[in-house]
Amino acid sequence: MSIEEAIQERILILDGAMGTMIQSYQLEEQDFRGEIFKDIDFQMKGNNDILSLTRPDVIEDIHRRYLEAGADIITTNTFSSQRISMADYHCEDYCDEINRAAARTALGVARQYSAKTPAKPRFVVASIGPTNKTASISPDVNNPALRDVTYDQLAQAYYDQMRILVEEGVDGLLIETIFDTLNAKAAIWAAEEVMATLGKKVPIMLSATVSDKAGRTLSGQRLDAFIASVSHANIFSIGLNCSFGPEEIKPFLEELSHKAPYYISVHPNAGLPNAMGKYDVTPEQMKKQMETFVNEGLVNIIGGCCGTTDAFIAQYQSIVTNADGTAKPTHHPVARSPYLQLSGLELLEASPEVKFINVGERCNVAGSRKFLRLISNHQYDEALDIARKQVDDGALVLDLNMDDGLLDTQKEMTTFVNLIASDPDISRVPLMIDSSRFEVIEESLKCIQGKSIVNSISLKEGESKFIEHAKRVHELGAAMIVMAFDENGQACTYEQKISVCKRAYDLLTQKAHIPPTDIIFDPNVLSIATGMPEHDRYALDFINATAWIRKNLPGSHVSGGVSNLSFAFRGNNYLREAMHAVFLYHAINAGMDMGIVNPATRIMYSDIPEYLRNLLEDVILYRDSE
Ligand code: THG
Repeated sequence: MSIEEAIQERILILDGAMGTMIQSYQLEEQDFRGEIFKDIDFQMKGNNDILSLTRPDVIEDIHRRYLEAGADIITTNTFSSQRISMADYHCEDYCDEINRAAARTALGVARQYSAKTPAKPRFVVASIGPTNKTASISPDVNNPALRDVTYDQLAQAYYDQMRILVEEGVDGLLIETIFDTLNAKAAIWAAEEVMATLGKKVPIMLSATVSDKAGRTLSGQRLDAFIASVSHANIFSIGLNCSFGPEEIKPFLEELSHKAPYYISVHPNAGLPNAMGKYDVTPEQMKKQMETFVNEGLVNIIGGCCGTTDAFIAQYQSIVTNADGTAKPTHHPVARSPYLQLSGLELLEASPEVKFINVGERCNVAGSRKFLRLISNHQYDEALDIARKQVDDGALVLDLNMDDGLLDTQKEMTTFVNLIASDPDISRVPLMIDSSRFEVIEESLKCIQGKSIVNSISLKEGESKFIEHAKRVHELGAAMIVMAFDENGQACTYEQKISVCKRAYDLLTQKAHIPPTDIIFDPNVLSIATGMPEHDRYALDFINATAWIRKNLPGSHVSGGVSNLSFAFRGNNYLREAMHAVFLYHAINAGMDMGIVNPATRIMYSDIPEYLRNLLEDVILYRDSE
């Protein structure tokens, strides 16, 4: 039987803390060193994971006690067993051995218990901790763009760890104590990569930890934003661990349970540590609180974190079954959101109530001379002011573009993205990564914990490149703008626009397996009223193509760079803004639901004097060739 099968039948009991149990054995420095490390000149005590090599008997005993207490799932002693954390003890090069030994010990005892209680098979999931470094927060207040660890370093370290664990045969990967979503995204990528390499599938289980009573992670994300950030992956369960005690964790557990389309787990601390560093919640108190989670149908997996022992887990059996011994009903995962979800620190869902998502256009070196000057001079504080002002002006997403021949585009993009991450007023909103260079897009996404939009991919370089790019964007957890552009160039007419978008949609949904809601078409807003008659129909063709796309390519969205429309009127800002308002009025009615705009504009369709409005409609809707 697999975890996937067992969880449909009953609430599964996870083990309690490893650390608290280890403490109770009062091990000394020599225990941690064993024979292997007997001659080292630094302290090994505190490196709990090394005990899998030096005192495997203790680790085995702890597993046995949890299994004896009724745990269905035990976790390997591998919370910190990757090179990044192991560097603290100069044990980077022992990671393979540690993970192998830990997996074998846990699997060995679990198999004994599965044989003893065949009606209650026991599972081993790998404990994958967050590492001791965070990819979203600077270690230096004076240099907010600095990072202690990169996505690539995390992904590699996690890959190496998980490869051993999956090879050894663990039943699942529990990415736990998530405090930074970017670290977690690297771990998720590694998990999927390991499974693809080994041709072996195990469930991915996530467990986040909230850092404040407002329910945010350490890196500042709200839980619903966190759910959006990991929505690209094939997740089995999601939950909470550590944080506070069981009582304080309840509102956040409810939120996850109501919003995350997965099985739900919870393994809280035995309360918050007191002044002595001890945990005050007793097994009986913990039982009572966990019982309410079970009885309210919030959970599928219950366990314990810091401060819990086998005495806590022993309390759980009676709360997952009724008096007659039958299993209590379990939580049924909620349906996936049918809408596009994006996130910064907060969630942005393109639900029908959000009629139009305006994307701020001003952080673009090609679209603003001022922004180009600031970035060229490395005046980042002023550049951030532009970003912040757009959010204040109501931008729901920020477009970022550093494509300029004289800039180190990749470096400027990652620097600016990292700076934004350090400013919670800006990083509240999702980002749109605008670059014509795909490697710049990839490197930028590796710096962002939220769910972003890539701007853009297209069929310009043919089908195979297009599919490859789409898959990579999806794997990095972003939605994507697809320009109406193919091997023959930009789609200008209505027929070209709809045929390129249709072809792209079919390839994306059938070959690249992209969810339709993550696809945002841009049928090209081109300049009109330029004096060239072949430009006359551009706006009307965009609007008509929009209507066709929304009707015929279900789930997808339509966006466009609105300010392109009025390049012929540069210098006449009132007229340009009035044109944009009239264009948007008609395009939004046709189904355009996103647009790159100047969010500071205040001109509304209804405010434009009728005479001018009529003239603009003549131009935009091509009602009159004059
Ligand atoms: N589709 C997609 N992405 C895009 C575009 C698009 N990204 C870039 C662009 N087009 C949208 N962004 C802008 C930003 C600014 C202007 C136009 C489009 C603009 N800027 C003033 C100008 O050039 O006159 C600059 C004035 C100044 O220097 O301050 O109009 O279509 N997917």
